[in-house]
Amino acid sequence: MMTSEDLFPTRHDERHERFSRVDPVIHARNQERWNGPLDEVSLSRYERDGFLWFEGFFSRERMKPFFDELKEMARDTDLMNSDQVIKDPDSGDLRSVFDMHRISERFDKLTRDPRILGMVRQLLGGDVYIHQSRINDKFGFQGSGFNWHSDFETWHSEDGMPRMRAVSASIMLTDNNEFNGPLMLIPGSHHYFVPCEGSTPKDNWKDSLKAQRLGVPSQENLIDLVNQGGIQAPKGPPGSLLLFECNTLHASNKNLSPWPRANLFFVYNSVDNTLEQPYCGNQPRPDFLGNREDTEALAMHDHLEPL
Ligand code: 6CS
Ligand code: FE
Repeated sequence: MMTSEDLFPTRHDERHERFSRVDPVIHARNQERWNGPLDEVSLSRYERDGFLWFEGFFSRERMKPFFDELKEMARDTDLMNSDQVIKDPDSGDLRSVFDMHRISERFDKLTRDPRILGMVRQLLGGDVYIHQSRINDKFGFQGSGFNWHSDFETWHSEDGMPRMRAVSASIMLTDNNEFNGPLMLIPGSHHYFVPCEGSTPKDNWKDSLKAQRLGVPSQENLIDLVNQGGIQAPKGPPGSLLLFECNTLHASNKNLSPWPRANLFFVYNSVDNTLEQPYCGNQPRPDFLGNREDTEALAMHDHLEPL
């Protein structure tokens, strides 16, 4: 498999300065830009900030079966002992379950809900497939956080994703409030690629999914970008939806509240941006982290369940 020229050098020992984005934020061209559910105000906001927040997108009731299914999975010992389940480094409890769309029909159908897929196709300018799906589950009083990072920096370096033409849809399965470790984003950070220092060890994912040590921008870069754009932590009830661009810097704190924080993530990648050889030079990560097998264009499913 070929690897295109590496436009985003990262994970080297020598230091590289951040530089301005070279890919469009919205990939639909000309009139195609307005061919979808997002109006120009939303498109302009996404372009400016690198994310869109839809509080209460789905109803609380609509999310309950998804949260119940997650609790059901936590009782499946075979699944809990598989590589696609990451345990919390401190408590040993469930932290992430990857490939949700392949183990649950309910989750798979959600990836093709036209009210989400229509927006994603508009942002990415055409056909898309699922690069990665996961549930991040932060139990009360523990749930470790995730350090600052750009998902694209990891997916380019460790999965061989060539360009910035992917978007994450995150659906809240529980309340996300100021106390239970909500996702924090740096508006506007997606306009820069921030190279990160340090070479990537073999099988890095076995540690990075527990605690992100590599692929963390320098404090100097973080100070600059936060001074420019601030930090926002969208909060809302179960069913709220966050769309964030693959290169928007984000992080989340430990959950010291008694309340759980569980969010579902689907990462949509353009069919014109399929994975090549990892740019860090390692072997490709497992398919449940960076899908290479099933890159068929997703079709919108036609019978709509109530929001
Ligand atoms: O390595 C990855 O693919 C994952 N790591 C983080 C911290 N966010 C994106 C993704 O789930
Ligand atoms: Fe991330």
